[in-house]
Amino acid sequence: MRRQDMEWCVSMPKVELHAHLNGSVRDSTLIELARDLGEKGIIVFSDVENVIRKDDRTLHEVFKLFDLIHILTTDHYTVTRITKEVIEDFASENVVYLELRTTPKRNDSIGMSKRSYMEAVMEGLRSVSSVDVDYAPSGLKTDTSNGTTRKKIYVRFLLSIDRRESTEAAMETVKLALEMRDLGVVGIDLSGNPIVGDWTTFLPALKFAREQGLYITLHCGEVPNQEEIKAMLDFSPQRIGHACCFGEENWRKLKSLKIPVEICLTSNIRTETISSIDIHHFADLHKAKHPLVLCTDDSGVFSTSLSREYSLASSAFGLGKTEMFQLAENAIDFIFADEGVKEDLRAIFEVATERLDL
Ligand code: 6MZ
Repeated sequence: MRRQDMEWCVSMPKVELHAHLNGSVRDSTLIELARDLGEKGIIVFSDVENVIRKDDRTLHEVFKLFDLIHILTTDHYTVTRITKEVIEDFASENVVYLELRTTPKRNDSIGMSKRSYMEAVMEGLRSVSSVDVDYAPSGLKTDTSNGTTRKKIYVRFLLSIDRRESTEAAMETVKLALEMRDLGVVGIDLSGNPIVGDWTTFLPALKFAREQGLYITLHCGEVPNQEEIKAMLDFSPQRIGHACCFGEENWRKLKSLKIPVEICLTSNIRTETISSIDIHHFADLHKAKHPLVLCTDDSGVFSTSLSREYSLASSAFGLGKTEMFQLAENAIDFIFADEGVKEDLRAIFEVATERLDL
């Protein structure tokens, strides 16, 4: 894509619905954190630096990288810092609504509970200063100090259950999500290494979450486990992530159920879940007008941004500006925030049509 087209993708308002906090950390921050821990003798900096800078990673290697990232980021202060930076990064490329997901972590040795982890996340959100943040049903943080209208981003949270966890740990995450609803937690995600664990372990927690009115999105079909994919579709989550390795029957089922799919192009190519962009299932879903939304997954780990994902979709599948804008705007229908937010977002897109010459 030409440079001015990439600039256009940046200037377009966008909705991000599949971004993992620890996968979205800037490389420069990871390197800085690694250097600090290297100086303290906790890790060997040069080993870690090579891993962080490496570009091509299979799905298996990505999960090893996450274990490393968690060593670098998981203390309260750093969790606050990365949350602030990630929100500012998305806002700077005109993401107007961000559903950020993260796995609440417990680490007794540093006095971290799942709740205190999430409090550190919320602290990061409150410390964002480059943009106004609407983060709770009635909690717009507006800086009117100089009387001008500033850029604004809506942020909501999904709490992730890691497939390594137990039923009890998953239930704890769901209860925490319920307690933090007033702070903008809107749903639950199931993620983690897809070859680890059995998803039925989390069914009691997922069912409970749904009964209590939380929204649910599941990582579904990152590996070709057709039985699991079928059972996940039967569960009827409000959205699914990826949908890469579907057999024919499950593909038909997905389409007839019309479950919105969070598509992460660069992630799927980098992890070799999909061998090449020309055979990515985006094309088929888009042609069939299946509900879908372009997302980054892990913008730090895969060196991408939401604007790049749009630009990539445009060049790979021949989408024009109107189609890209339509795609971005359609995502409003699949967000987990309330009608009021949807209306605000529609108004933002409406205003943008004039600015973007559509
Ligand atoms: C499945 C993924 C993922 O939660 O610590 N995660 N799970 N598939 C993927 N595709 C590449 N990318 C990220 O962010 C990192 C965690 O998100 C999940 C993994 O559980 C990873 O440890 P948080 O903020």
